[in-house]
Amino acid sequence: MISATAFAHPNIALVKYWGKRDLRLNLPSVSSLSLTLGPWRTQTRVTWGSYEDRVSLDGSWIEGSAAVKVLAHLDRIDPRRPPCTVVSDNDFPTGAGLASSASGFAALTLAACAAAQQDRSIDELSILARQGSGSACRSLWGGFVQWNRGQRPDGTDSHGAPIADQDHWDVSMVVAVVHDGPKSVGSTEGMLRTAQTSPLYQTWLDTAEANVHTAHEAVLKRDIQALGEVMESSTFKMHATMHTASPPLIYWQPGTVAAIQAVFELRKRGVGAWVTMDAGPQVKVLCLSKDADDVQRILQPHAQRVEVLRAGGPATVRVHAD
Ligand code: 2P0
Repeated sequence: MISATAFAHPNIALVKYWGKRDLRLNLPSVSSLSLTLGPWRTQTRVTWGSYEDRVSLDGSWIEGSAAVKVLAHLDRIDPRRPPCTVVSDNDFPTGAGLASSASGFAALTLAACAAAQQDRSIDELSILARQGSGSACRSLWGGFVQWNRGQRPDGTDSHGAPIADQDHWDVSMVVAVVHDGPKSVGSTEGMLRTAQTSPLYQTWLDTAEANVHTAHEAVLKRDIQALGEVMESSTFKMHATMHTASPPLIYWQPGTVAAIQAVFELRKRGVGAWVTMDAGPQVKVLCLSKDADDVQRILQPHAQRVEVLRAGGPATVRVHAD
């Protein structure tokens, strides 16, 4: 019996993934570009060979759809696997606006493949993680990561790739938790509805690759204004496709709009800060780390709490013989 423990950070898309070209293989319709975020992380231990399948999440043994998704991922890694024990803990609050599925499936993939003594390249690990949850394929690397949509029907060219590591540039992501509560519509369902019903969806597809290219260049040049502008363009286009879906998908709450306006006001006063929102109400603000205190201060009146995150490092794993 072998166990392995992996650690992975969540990531935030600066240029968003929204839409699937293949549901079964979880292939995206667009490329995306993310920043891996520390210090928050998921720790996942997989024991390969226990007397029955068991899954623990944040201190409790779980059953139901979340456990089924974890165990199906182990089946994907090895269809002839033995029963396994998975113990996964996040050191960050769920509902804080950063998907724990990204760090969760990155850590699960890494720990399970190590415990199964599979010798896989990091690209293969990313491809596996993608099938658990799309954004997870970006959390294997630290710093800035690009996920190319790929062209091949089998998805072997659709995985993360590092652009610049976490020491490349001292940027912060300031997260304003403006509203607590469960997500109204999950990402997968939201993506399908948007693709099927939004009249703006084709524009989203037509402009995404150019946005990724612009963001990639901005990261390499450390051009915060260019990166901030393309990040806002991507997020507002994604939300425009959501808002024009039928029925409309409105993830925003009043606090979301108030926080956006506060950041725009700060920018008018000369501070470089730009907003992004995912499939939820929380507002995340990109800035140089020297400006993070100013950003945190102007968000405070609109948020239940404000967290300042920095670039995180790559996912790691160690194997232990039980
Ligand atoms: C992203 N999001 O690029 C986008 C932006 C939310 C909005 O990836 O269906 O959990 O498991 O592949 O990765 C959140 O969705 O979706 C997400 P699935 P995932 O980060």
